[in-house]
Amino acid sequence: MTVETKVTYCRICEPLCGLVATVEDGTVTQLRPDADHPLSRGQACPKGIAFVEIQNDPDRVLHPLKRNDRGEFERVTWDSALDDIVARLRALPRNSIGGYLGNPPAFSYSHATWFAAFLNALGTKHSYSAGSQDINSRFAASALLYGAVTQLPFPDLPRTDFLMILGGNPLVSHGSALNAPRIKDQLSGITKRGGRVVVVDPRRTETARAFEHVQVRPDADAWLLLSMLQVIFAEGLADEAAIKEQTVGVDALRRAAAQHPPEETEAMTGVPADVVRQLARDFATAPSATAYGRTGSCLGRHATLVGVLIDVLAIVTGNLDRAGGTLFSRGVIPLEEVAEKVGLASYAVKKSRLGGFDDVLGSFPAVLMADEITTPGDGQLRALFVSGGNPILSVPNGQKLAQALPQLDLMVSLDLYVNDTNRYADYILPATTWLEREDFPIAVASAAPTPFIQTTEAVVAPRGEARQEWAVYDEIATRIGVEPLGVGMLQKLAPLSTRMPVRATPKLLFSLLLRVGPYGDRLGLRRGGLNAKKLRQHPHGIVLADHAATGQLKHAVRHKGGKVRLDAPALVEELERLGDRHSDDPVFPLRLIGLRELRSHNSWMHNSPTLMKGANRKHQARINPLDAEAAGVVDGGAVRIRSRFGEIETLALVSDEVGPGTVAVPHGWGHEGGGWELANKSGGANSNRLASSEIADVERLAGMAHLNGIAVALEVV
Ligand SMILES: Nc1nc2c(c(=O)[nH]1)N[C@H]1C(S)=C(S)[C@@H](COP(=O)(O)OP(=O)(O)OC[C@H]3O[C@@H](n4cnc5c(=O)[nH]c(N)nc54)[C@H](O)[C@@H]3O)O[C@H]1N2
Ligand SMILES: Nc1nc2c(c(=O)[nH]1)N[C@H]1C(S)=C(S)[C@@H](COP(=O)(O)OP(=O)(O)OC[C@H]3O[C@@H](n4cnc5c(=O)[nH]c(N)nc54)[C@H](O)[C@@H]3O)O[C@H]1N2
Ligand code: SF4
Ligand SMILES: [Mo]
Repeated sequence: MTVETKVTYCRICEPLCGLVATVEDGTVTQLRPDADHPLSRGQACPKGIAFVEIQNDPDRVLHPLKRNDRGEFERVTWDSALDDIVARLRALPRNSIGGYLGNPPAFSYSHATWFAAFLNALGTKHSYSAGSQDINSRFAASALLYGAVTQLPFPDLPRTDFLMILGGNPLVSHGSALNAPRIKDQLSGITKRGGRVVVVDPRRTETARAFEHVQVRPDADAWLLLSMLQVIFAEGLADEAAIKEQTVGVDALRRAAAQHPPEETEAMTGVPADVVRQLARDFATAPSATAYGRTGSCLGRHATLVGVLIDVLAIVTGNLDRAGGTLFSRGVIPLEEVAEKVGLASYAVKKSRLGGFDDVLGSFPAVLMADEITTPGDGQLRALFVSGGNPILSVPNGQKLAQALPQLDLMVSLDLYVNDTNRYADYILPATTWLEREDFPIAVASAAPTPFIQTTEAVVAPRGEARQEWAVYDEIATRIGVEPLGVGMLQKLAPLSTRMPVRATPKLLFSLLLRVGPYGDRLGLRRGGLNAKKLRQHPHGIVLADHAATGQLKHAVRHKGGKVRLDAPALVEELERLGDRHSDDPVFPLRLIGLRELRSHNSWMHNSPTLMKGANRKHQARINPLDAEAAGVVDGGAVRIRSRFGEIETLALVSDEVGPGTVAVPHGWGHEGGGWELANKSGGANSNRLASSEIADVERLAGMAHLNGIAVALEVV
């Protein structure tokens, strides 16, 4: 037997913790934290360690599968699957072919790039992703403020004196839109330095418990932030010099904020006016301060506006682009420039066929997919690729999507499993795991308080007949006559004098981009700069600087004139729309929010025996004791949760960690009919059955699904 150890990094979530794999005769038998990783320094979470069970899962799809007339999956060869897929695609207009990209592909440089390039080359509008349930509002906010849709401003954790978190639970999620290994230590570091961490959240989360908690009502952040701004402007706490130097259009904000003093918003937010006043003063007068929002700030009715206001707090207090404040992201690979050059850095350039939504990075709200399939007309969605995603569980109203999917002419999924969504597919093509492919961090690595780069080779060969997604898209594209990322594209990205290859590969493309990027060796012109060889010599990665760069505004802001824009028309309209918030519905008096768990990852790690161990490993709804009593629901008992759109049954966990009126339920549960045996037995319910897929309920500026703050009622079962 040969036993080897191989250094790699985890690609489940955003810290990208360093891992060491033990490989016995070509099989990964153990994953452990990499003590020599300069930033994660021997730390990893239970999911990363347990990934070995996913890697070797007997339920994994290892061969192409085709659904037969009886609705069962049969093994077929790659050749027959691809021949049939290509033939069926050729028979369809290109604008009727589409794709949904899930969350895991964001951690694969090759998958994400080739998928986007494939759809782009087809010229179809049908690009959907997990982004409309996650982060597109952040991108839209950046487009409006900075004219730079891929910009991901992030908190300078190692230097800040005051961090305000809105709708993030980094002690469980490990940080998102932020690449910060050992985030718990980073947050404790702030308080140890004498600074403060304030968590604004409807639930007393793990992070809120460890630091200061401000309990807000679900979906009320816009009013809370406007009230903080009102105090800052009214009390002369704004940094007028910074505002003048960095921005245009502040008056629109002043006017809007003036209408929302804390006393007026108290009833809406549930946060006492004096608490808001003090918070605003403390934020504005701290030596440095930064506000950071994550999914809890992105899934409400005014997601994009909230994203804007979070940055605005830092901007008007003089904390943008300076140490300890909010910093501009900057990739080792200049992703924003790349996206601009290949025409993917768009916001509000195209409109969706249904609903008239603006595109965000070329994609449209995933909640539209069901209607796009069933609504006839030019550009009707007829063929769908679902790539590393499970939208029936992750998108509002999965039952509607489940009814629409069988009406497609062709559905193809690239995945590790038969999941709740691709069980409706014509073909499931086996994809490699991250242990089976080389990689290069692109998506989140740019939002890094400590700039860092690590690349990895594949740890083991693909199991079974699994193939890398990019190669599958490349082959399909070539055979139907479109070029996803051709040599022409390469030339655009990095004009070269040397020999040009015949075909672009991810490795070639990204090693080139690395070399021409801000840390690159400029194809040999800059000594000591990065290139692929240097990265191979540093398998645990390289810290590129002690701190993220400040003074980036001129480079980061793409608006003409180079200043942050605070009065984009779309924003001003949205501020005006705030007034007509619909009144509460007495039939559904409570508000549903989401919840992430340490040992779940969205919908797809419920098949790991280690992660599912323990008597408490059940799907539960957290309910305040007052609401439980009113509904006659008891702790541990069954509860039915109803909304205007659907109902679910699950178990009640009665706890005052949620305030009265708030119910918290994790998404990604309620598996049925997929190929993952343990997940199917784990029970629970799909909380997104309670969410609306009506166009009127989709957030206007970024097409965000409304997943936090859904009006619900409780019943005892
Ligand atoms: N109510 C509510 N809903 C939410 C959220 C919420 O907070 N509340 N969060 C939203 C967010 S932030 C997200 S990101 C989405 C996630 O939404 P999705 O991405 O649609 O769902 P996942 O559960 O992540 O499913 C990922 C799929 O990818 C597969 N997979 C894993 N690794 C690989 C790989 O390397 N290659 C391929 N081809 N497949 C792979 C898994 O087997 C699984 O089937 O859910 C969203 N939905
Ligand atoms: N263990 C684990 N880690 C994960 C994931 C996972 O599923 N499990 N998923 C990964 C993914 S895809 C993502 S995108 C990230 C997400 O990373 P985070 O956003 O940090 O994760 P969440 O736990 O969803 O945190 C959202 C918080 O927002 C709060 N919230 C809900 N509604 C509101 C509101 O209206 N206002 C405010 N202020 N707060 C609100 C919720 O109570 C919750 O605490 O996590 C990643 N990491
Ligand atoms: S926190 Fe866990 S899942 Fe996320 S990268 Fe680190 S080890 Fe992987
Ligand atoms: Mo996400």
